[in-house]
Order: sequence, then structure tokens, then C-alpha cells
Amino acid sequence: MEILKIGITGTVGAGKTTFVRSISEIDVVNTDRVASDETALMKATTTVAFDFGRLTLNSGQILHLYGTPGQFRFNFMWDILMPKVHGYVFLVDTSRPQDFRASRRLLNYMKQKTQSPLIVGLTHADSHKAWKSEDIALTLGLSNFVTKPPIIEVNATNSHSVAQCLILLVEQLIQQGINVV
Ligand SMILES: Nc1nc2c(ncn2[C@@H]2O[C@H](COP(=O)(O)OP(=O)(O)OP(=O)(O)O)[C@@H](O)[C@H]2O)c(=O)[nH]1
Ligand SMILES: [Mg+2]
Repeated sequence: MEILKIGITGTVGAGKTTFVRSISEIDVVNTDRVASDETALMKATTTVAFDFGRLTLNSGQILHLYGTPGQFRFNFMWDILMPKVHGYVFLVDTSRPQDFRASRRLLNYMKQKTQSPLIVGLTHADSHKAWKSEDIALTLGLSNFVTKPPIIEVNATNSHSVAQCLILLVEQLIQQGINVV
């Protein structure tokens, strides 16, 4: 049985590390360090290499979860991880419209690194500042109904919500003919 490598990516603070921590059945390999630049205005720490977690589905299928850094200065990690993933979750913080342009750029970057199936996960949908899914789809350039990936709300702090997102991604992999248990 092949282990599925799943990327968790998105801009700074989208919730990647939280997502992996919420669902991993092992202690997460974590490379968060104190944020020393403008990220410090948003949160105390930031991922400098990657997060690693593991999840075994009821079927026995093992997922390895790789959370990328969000900061552009660590983009070499995107280049290392993303070409290897079987599928990925692209997280967008719906409460930070100031980051939507960067999200769009990053999504296009990731699409150049991998053709693998993706899910767009909308975090912070519980915030009163959250934008609607349709509006975010437009700002990300995902308006073509034929080609756009599934876009769902996901609360990275909630293991049930994270599990639903990963199950949807695994269904996408099966549809693409990837051999999943
Ligand atoms: N209320 C709420 N908080 C969330 C949600 N998703 C993530 N968070 C919070 O948002 C913050 C995100 O931080 P991280 O998980 O470190 O974000 P990251 O994407 O790994 O950030 P970098 O590694 O710096 O790129 C954490 O405080 C989470 O608890 C959500 O859906 N709702
Ligand atoms: Mg992180």
C-alpha cells in the first residue's frame, strides 16, 4: 500500500500548522520559530521548514501530511515538497482580504509545481470579517465551473472539520485514478 503524501499549503497564517496539528496521530514534526519580520504583527511564530504529521484512515490508508511554510523567503521548501505530493489542500484565510492577491499568486505557483488534485480550504470562516466563498473564488481566479477545484470551509482548529477536508481530497484522488485503499 502506497503512503499518500498530502501537501498543506497557503499564505502566512492561513492555518497550515494548525491543520496538521489538529489531525495528526503522531507528535507533529514542527519547525515553527519566533517570527522576526512583519509576520510578528500577525502571530508569534512561523514555519521555517515544514510540518510533518500522519493520519491513518479507517481503510488503513496512511496519509503523510506536509505543511509548507507560508513566507516567500522559504519558497525553496515549496519547490522541494510540492512536486512530490499526491494531492494538496490550499488554505485561504477568509478574514484577510489583504492577502488574497498573494493567495492567488501562490496558488498559481503551486499549480506550476504539481498537477495533483487540490482542495481549496477556507479558514477563519467563523470570523465576522470572513468573505464569502463565491467572492474568494473570483479573487483567486477560480471562476471556471469546469476546471475549478472543490472549495470548502475548514476550521483548522477542529479535527472533525480537518478530517472532512482530507476525506474530500482523498475522494478527488480516487476520481483521478490514484490507487487509494
Ligand atoms: N478562529 C479560527 N482560527 C483559526 C482557523 N484556522 C486557523 N486558525 C488560527 O489561525 C492561526 C494560524 O496559525 P498557523 O497554523 O501557525 O498558520 P500557518 O499557516 O502555519 O502560518 P505560517 O507557518 O506562518 O505560514 C492559529 O492561531 C490558528 O489557531 C479558523 O478556521 N478559525
Ligand atoms: Mg505554519
